[in-house]
Amino acid sequence: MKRTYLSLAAFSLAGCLAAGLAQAQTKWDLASAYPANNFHSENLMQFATDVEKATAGKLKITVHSNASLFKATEIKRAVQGGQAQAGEVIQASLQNEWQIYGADGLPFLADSYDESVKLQTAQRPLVEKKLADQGLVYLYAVAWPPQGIFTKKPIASAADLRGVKWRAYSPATARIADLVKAQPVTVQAAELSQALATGVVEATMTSGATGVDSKLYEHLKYYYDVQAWLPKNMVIVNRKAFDALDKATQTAVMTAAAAAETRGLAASKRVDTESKAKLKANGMQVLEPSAQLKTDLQKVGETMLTEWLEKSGADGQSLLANYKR
Ligand code: PCA
Repeated sequence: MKRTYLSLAAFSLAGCLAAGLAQAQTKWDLASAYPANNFHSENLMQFATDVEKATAGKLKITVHSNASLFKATEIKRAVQGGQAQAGEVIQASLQNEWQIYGADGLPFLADSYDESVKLQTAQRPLVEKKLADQGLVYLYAVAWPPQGIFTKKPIASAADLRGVKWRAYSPATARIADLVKAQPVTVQAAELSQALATGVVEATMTSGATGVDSKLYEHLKYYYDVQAWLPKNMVIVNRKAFDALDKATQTAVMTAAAAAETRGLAASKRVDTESKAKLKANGMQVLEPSAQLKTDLQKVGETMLTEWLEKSGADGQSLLANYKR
């Protein structure tokens, strides 16, 4: 008899706790576009775990990687509209919406990790403000490893890219194709393997990380380690969803975000080295670009910076001045 009472009491206590927890728990979906084992995605998972721990389960973020919830090109709008509370977006893909988003996607403006961090310092306040105007909160950003060129056939200069079916993931990567007279075709990372298998794509400019993720060595034989720019993925939250959190939870999110930015940068550097080794181990030739190819691409970069400055106006001027300071 006594035993029954005890277990009944324990049962109802557990029930109350569960009900209390269910009431207090907020759940967010976070949409991302890259595979689960990509370093950005792993970093997002760690971020979600950190937030859950720091808030004792009050905020649970579920990461939906590999474009499983929304396609790469739909994520920003989905977060703005609240269909997903949070998301990860590559800034450079948004250049046509606002030129400043594309600053880290321009060839040779910031082409090392150190310069990328410097550019981020200048770019971040502008991006933060723009996102706030768009009903979004900026959490953190992490750079992809430096971008190089994957090709089927060896290339010695930009002329060798003429007519080549060139996969682009952003307005800038499509513009490079125009300038070297390649044929641009926009394909996001989640569909890249498929596009290569069906022959829609013969070359692309991306990181060794994506080279490994998408097993580019199965279709392409050469990687020219140009180190042309380091595009950033940013993690954003719907403003209303963020404002609905209590102060302590908001602080926990921001603290975890700052940690994710630092951890992500270190991971990116590590992955840069590791992925080039993996490409080699899978039979890919990882090469330095020739002097001619470098010169040709530098010219492309200069043209694109001029175009960007024309389009980005006063914001672009001030970003550049702050970056060069
Ligand atoms: N990988 C992504 C963007 C930049 C990168 O290194 C991609 O190729 O889509």
